[in-house]
Amino acid sequence: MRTQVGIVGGGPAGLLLSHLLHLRGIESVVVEARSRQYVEDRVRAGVLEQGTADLLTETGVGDRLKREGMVHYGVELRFGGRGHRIDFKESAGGRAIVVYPQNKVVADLFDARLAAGGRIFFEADDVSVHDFGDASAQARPKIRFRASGQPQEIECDFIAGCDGFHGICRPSIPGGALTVFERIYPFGWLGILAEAPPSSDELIYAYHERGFALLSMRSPEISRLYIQCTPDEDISKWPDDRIWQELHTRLATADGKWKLTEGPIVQKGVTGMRSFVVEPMQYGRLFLAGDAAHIVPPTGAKGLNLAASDVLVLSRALAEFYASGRKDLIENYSKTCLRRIWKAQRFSWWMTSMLHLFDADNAFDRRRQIAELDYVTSSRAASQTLAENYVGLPMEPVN
Ligand code: FAS
Ligand code: PHB
Repeated sequence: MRTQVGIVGGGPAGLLLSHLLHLRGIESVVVEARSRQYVEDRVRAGVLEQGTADLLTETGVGDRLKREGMVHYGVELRFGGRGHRIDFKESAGGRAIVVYPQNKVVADLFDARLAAGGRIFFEADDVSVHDFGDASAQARPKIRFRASGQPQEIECDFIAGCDGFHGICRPSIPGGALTVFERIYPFGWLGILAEAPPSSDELIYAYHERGFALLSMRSPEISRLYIQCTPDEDISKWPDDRIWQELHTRLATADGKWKLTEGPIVQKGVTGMRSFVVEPMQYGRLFLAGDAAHIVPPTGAKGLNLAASDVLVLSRALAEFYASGRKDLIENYSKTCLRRIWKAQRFSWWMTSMLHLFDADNAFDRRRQIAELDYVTSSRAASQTLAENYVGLPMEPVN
């Protein structure tokens, strides 16, 4: 089979890329290792930057987002038993975030792609990529896989590696061609989904001597909550009442007036934390996008949003190539994306470093963190810094 762009991975990056290419009249085929239901059921991101929400709306996949997305113009930092609101209207020029789960983002994109006749292979096995190293016009990159037990081959002009951190595309690039930049954190997040109305209208990031906690949400009926834990925490040692107890402790206010509403926990899991970037994000006619190229600690709520900005850059570059033969945007894809990626890496590292317990015995670090939180919540300049990064920095100018 032949197509213009072969896309490995049917998560947010792969599906959004296929959608954006379709809008520009460019054919693609998505090869996804899992079933549609599995991809939609995976509990992942919850926060869209203003730019991501605008992109989905402007490209025709934002109807449910407009109906169900919860627009937030602020976020709370809670420390020393007191809450401090960062006001986006005041500090981020009125830009906001939209709380809308990744599950629904991918479901909306699946619906749009399939309604438009998009080709998606689900439950593909033994996926491999070939002949992508030659950037010349004679190149004939290929994706090989098995679907329903039958061998398949897609010959294409370009391959987009949107197969996440554990995918096959990045490792298929010859050794020595990529440089890895990585930091692994000495903690993870234990996250729960609970059938409990959120106990706050906005997200709460809490710094506590027992460790970080985050109150987020999925809807007016479903809460999403996290506590810092060890990176290899055994979830079986965390019965529901122990989780709730830890959340009550870490989120409590000194005046005792704020209450956390409990409810049945319907999902729980532990996620490790790392910062990771590969440079460059391309090799010949293979382009990496999203988690295949970079990972951020979720403290800054950037993972899904970076995937969206990568594929927006890539779709524009490919559209220019097909429209006019222009090659510079394709050649500069990685350079253009990395400027915004590294700024998001910095912000995610900064939020993580400010809010998590690294070494409980290091009294200096604890005082320094409290001073940083005090500064961010009492300085207009400092709170503007947090706000403008949190709602999302502008897209990079296309080189
Ligand atoms: P994804 O990993 O989402 O998608 C890759 C797709 O490729 C998957 O569907 C996978 O099945 C498929 N695939 C893998 N190997 C393949 C192969 N060999 N062949 C074909 N297909 C293959 N971000 C936030 O902003 N906030 C959060 O709270 C948050 N929580 C997270 C929790 C967890 C456990 C994880 C792992 C990530 C979390 N993230 C969060 C980040 C996450 O949302 C990613 O940034 C986002 O899913 C990136 O999208 P993709 O790049 O499409 O990668
Ligand atoms: C979430 O709702 O899952 C979420 C929100 C903000 C974060 C991380 C995760 O920083």
